[in-house]
Amino acid sequence: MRTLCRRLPDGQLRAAPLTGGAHSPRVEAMPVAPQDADVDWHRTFIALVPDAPTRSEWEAFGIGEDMIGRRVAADQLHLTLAFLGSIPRERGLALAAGLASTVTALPALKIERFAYWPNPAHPRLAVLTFECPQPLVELAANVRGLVRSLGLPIDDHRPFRPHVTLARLPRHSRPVSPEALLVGEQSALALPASRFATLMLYSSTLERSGARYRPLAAVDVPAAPLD
Ligand code: 3AM
Repeated sequence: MRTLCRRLPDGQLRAAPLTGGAHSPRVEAMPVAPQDADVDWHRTFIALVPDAPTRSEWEAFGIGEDMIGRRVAADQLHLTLAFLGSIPRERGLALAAGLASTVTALPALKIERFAYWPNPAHPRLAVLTFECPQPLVELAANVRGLVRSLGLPIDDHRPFRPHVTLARLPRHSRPVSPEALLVGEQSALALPASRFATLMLYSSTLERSGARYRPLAAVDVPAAPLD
């Protein structure tokens, strides 16, 4: 039975390097911006990014009228693997260069459920949660291993719960009604498994409208068959 990865193993689990074949990842992470002197390395994090069809499915996902205006923009949707915070530029570049070494082939991830976190009575996030097959555990452990090997801090106080945040609600939002919760839950049942095609290093800037994520480096994630 699949279980949620609430805690990752602390070890330096490394995936076998994937070489050759149609599913080879890029050998090196594609630097999206690291040459740019303006890049800030604040609020950095590493996340999985969906492919275009998956993104479209999520965009069309109904979570009720109340959520309009609170939804995360489609091009910002991601599944966070590790939050690092501010890091020195040199280490950020090393992290970008090492990203490809962490990649494992990943099956499309089955959606576990739609939920409001921390709970519908005090909703702050509307999320999709995902089952956590072994390749995802390995990928997340590899990423954390890379981060630690570079002497970078990793925020481990939150357990790893694979999720995508679809909408953010202000503090003191009123409770979500059972009817509204049902809308999301039913929409989630209809969603196909989600394919994550890219592993991305991001920085995040806080703007008036909310956080804006900026890609710093990206690497392909090969597809593994669904079992
Ligand atoms: O993946 P989501 O969007 O749910 O909540 C932040 C966001 O999560 C989380 O990192 C993602 C990209 O910003 N985040 C922000 N600060 C964090 C921290 N100190 C954090 N996660 C862990 N520790």
